[in-house]
Amino acid sequence: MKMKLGRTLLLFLCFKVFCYAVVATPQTCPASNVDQCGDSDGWEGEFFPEIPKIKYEGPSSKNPLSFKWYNPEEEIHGKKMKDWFRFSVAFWHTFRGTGADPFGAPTKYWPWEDGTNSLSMAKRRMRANFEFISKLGVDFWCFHDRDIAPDGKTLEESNANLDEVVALAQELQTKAKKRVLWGTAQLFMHPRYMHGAATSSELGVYAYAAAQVKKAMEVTHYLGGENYVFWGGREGYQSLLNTDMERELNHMARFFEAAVAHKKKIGFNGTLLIEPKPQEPTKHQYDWDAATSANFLRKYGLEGEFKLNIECNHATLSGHSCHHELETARINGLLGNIDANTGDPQVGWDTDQFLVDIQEATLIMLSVIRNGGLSPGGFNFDAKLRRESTDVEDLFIAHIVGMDTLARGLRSAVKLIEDGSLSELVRKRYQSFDTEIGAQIEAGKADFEYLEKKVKEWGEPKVASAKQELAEMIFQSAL
Ligand code: XUL
Ligand code: CO
Repeated sequence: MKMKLGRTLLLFLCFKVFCYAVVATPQTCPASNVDQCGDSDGWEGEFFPEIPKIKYEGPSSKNPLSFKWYNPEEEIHGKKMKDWFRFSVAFWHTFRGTGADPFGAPTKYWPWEDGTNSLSMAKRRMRANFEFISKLGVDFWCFHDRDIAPDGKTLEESNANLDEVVALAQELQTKAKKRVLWGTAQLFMHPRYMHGAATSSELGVYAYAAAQVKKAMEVTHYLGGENYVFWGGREGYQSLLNTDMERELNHMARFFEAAVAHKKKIGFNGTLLIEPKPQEPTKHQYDWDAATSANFLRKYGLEGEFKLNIECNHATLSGHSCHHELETARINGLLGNIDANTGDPQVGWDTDQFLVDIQEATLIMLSVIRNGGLSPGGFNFDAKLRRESTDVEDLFIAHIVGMDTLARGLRSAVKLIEDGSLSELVRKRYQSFDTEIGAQIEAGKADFEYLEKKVKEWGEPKVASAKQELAEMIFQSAL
């Protein structure tokens, strides 16, 4: 088992590093050299001419390009379905994923791609993005700065590229009535970030990361983004022998404080979200899981300024279920957003698959309902097609099945909550505390001497069954 884990770790480390190198395609055609490369933003007609607007057709429909369970306008448990979810498409997977893996070349040749990472290609992709989300019927999208615009030779050039694409995105999203769920800065792909960004041992890199986040936050604000995400893929270490962990964590806290100050300075009211992940690409990532991140926020007095973006595949990598991570975030008042995806039980890395497990979706939705929804957060599909899925329609089918699975989860969770047997089982389990002495304990008013006296009075306590199998039976009956 140990050996297998070690091998898997090695495999997924090289896998993810490669993966991101692919997501941010190397510049085969410099942004400043569009004419010579001969490409242009021009694109005749629709990007997805074969795909109609996706509609709800109900569970008996056999049409793969329809929703069977997700009915956006349907009211359920006090809210429209679309408002429970606030679904979002992740630009990086859908428009920058090529299907390459550490052992193989790209497999996806979308018709609108011209093989370049030019500025005009970036604009064309942005047009494809808005046609895609409009046909899919999703209201939001998410991006990294470097997914949507090519990196330049200098910060100024990168910022100018970003401004040009963002201006177009703003025009297109206004027309399409779409919104940004969250934006973020890509602080893990460029070689300058090899030791980390906010936790790099190099001061110049810390400063560069600050400048990049400043700009990414400003464009997110300009686009009306409702949240801003920090995922610290390289904020961690490969070896403690050469790492001053205390100093790095202090630097990360200073970085977050500066981000909060800049947010306030520019009048950005979106929620700042930390996205935990235990490792990959680093061996140890500082935002290991929800509890570690909550502790970090408390230690540095940042708990009022941040919430968490829980990604299900990251949860399982940290040895927890997604439900555990969601509940940990929720009971700490930190549940802000979900990166909706799943891993594979037989594979040990971040496979970023679309969720298709109804039980899992039901558990997720139980947490979301208990949280009263996620707004201003939502469900971002941080998920990608399998390498072998190469048809344009697969992009739609993958999102449809992800949306339908979560919609089934919502329906089952509502059934469970409205039926009430499960919450009654839980209530009964703790009913010994619904007493005068229980209230004293819960209010911190029962000291050890007092309790010792009670034990002498009562003798051996009666201990009831946990009823786990009954709980599982009730849960199953709602699916
Ligand atoms: C990486 C991951 C990222 C973040 C944004 O595992 O999930 O895509 O969501 O940087
Ligand atoms: Co994510």
